[in-house]
Amino acid sequence: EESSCTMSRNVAMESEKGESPGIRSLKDKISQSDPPTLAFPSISTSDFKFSHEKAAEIIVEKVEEFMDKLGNARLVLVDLSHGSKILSMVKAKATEKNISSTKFFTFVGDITKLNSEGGLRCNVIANAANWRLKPGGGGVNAAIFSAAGSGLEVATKQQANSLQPGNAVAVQLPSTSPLLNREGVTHVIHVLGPNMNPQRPNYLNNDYDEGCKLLGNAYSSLFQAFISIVQ
Ligand code: AR6
Repeated sequence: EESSCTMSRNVAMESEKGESPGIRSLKDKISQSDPPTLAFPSISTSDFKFSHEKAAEIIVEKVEEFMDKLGNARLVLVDLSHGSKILSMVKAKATEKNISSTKFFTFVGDITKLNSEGGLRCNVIANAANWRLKPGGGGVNAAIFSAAGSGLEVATKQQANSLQPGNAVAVQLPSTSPLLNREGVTHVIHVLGPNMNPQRPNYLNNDYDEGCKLLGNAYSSLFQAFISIVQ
C-alpha cells in the first residue's frame, strides 16, 4: 500500500493505423516511459546509526526545498520492509506539510528490483555509499554494486576515487549492466552520509550539529545531481 505509482499508457492508444513496426515499437517505448524518477534509500540511518527522527525531519525538509525544481520528475524514498520506521515517520511528516504525493512518496521494496518486482520504474537510484566508493560492506551499497555488475565499479572509478561526507557523485551505468537492462536504471548516484557508528570511518561522536548539516548537504547534493541528469 506504500505505492501511489501510476503508469502512463495513453500514448499507446494512438499507434493503431498502418504505422511501421519501428514507429510502433518506438511509441510503445514512449508509452511505457514513466516520469523521471529518483529512488533513494534513507542515507545514514542503518549501518551509520544516525537518528531516525532527525533524518526524517531532514529528508522532508530537503524534499520540500527541491519540489519546485523537479518539473515532472519524482522522488521516492525506498526501504526494504513494511515495518520501516523511517518510511512511516517521513510519510507522516510529508502529509503534515502537504507535500504532493505524486511528486514524492514512499515505497517498500529492494531498490535493485523496483521495476522487476515492484512495477515501479525509476531511471535513477541513489546509493548510501562508503567513502572509498567500494562494493560490499553490507546494506544497500552491497546490494547495488552486486546487482549492477562489475561495470559499476569501473564506471565509478572513472568519476571519483573517494567521497567526503555530505557529497554525491553520479555514475552512468554501462550498457551491459543488468540494472540497466532489467530495471531501466540509467544512473546510480553515490551519496556519503554522516556516520554515527564508532566502528566506521569519519565517526562524528554524536555531534548532531555537524551530522545534521552533513545529512542536509548529502540530500542537497543528491537531488541536485538527479535534476542535472534528467533536465
Ligand atoms: N533496498 C532498499 N533499501 C535498502 C536496501 C535495499 N536493497 N538495503 C538496505 N536498505 P545502509 P548507511 C535500507 O546501512 O546507514 C554500507 O556498508 C536500510 O534499511 O545501507 O548510510 C556502506 O558501505 C536503510 O534504511 O546505509 C557504508 O559503509 C538504508 O537503506 C554504510 O553501510 C541505509 O542503510 C552506510 O551506512
